[in-house]
Amino acid sequence: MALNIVALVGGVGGAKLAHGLAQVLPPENLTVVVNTGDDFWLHGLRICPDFDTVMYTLGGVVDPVNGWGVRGDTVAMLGALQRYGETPWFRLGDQDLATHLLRTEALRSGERLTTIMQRLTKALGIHSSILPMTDDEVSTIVDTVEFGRLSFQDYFVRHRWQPTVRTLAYDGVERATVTPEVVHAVADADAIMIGPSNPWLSLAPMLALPGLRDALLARDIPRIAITPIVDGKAIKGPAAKLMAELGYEVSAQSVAEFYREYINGFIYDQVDIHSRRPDMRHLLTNTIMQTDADRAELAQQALMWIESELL
Ligand code: FO1
Repeated sequence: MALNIVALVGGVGGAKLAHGLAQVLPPENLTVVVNTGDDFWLHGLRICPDFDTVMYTLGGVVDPVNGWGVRGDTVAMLGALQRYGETPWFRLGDQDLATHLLRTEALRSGERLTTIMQRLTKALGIHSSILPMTDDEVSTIVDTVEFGRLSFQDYFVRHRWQPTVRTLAYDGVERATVTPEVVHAVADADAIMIGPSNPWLSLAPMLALPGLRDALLARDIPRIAITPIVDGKAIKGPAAKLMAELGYEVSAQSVAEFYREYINGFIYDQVDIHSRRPDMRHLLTNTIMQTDADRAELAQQALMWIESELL
């Protein structure tokens, strides 16, 4: 009997782990809960980058170079915006636009984000469950030295995560409600896996959501995290730069410490054999997911470790 796994993820790195799990688990045994702190409104459309990244990855249509957006997508709409004198800074592909149009239309008609995205994921042939952490709007705000408070995508895409971060806030999270689907999945889980996503930008908004935090802490089951830091460097994106700016030592150990309250096991990359926390159960394995086979292998290693040592 396969374990019921709930994976908590952000964008590209988390999507790769979710894809690995989807390759080795029956679909009914996998629920992926996705950060929505990156979501925002643009041109009147609701954009959910992390959710869409996971959905496109599991649906086999993600752009393999960027890790987000649709493979082979064109940007004719952006060209048309430029004709009107606009300077588009967020690359919305023409096929990707279909997702934003349908999502926004359904949100405006009063439907919940969860059920809208269940419909779209099913249409892409995905049988595992992908759930936004909440149906409410939560916005990650990045307070920077150079520009003050920036909305997340302003910081990440427009400013290419170059400004120096002072603090982070997750606007609306204290008032937001975790969905019944997420609560049910966590209650039904045999183990929780935190993906190799950015702890402060992708996971912290999820752990700040009171209903999700409580649901996780209520379960006495294996709860593990996979490092996004290997050999003192981020696998992708601003994790290492951000850690240094927030005053943390840039190491996998620091990440394990950050998650301490939520986890009872941590997966380090094999290169970090000499920098492990001695006081936490851990696994050393390859965490760099370059191919589909790497993703499946990491997922399999994590599941085998949970079954043999943590359950
Ligand atoms: N990331 C970029 O760096 N530049 C973009 O223009 C961009 C567009 C984009 C469009 C749709 C989508 O779903 C994601 C997109 N991303 C883009 C990625 C995304 O904004 C970030 O990777 C995440 O929010 C961080 O997890």
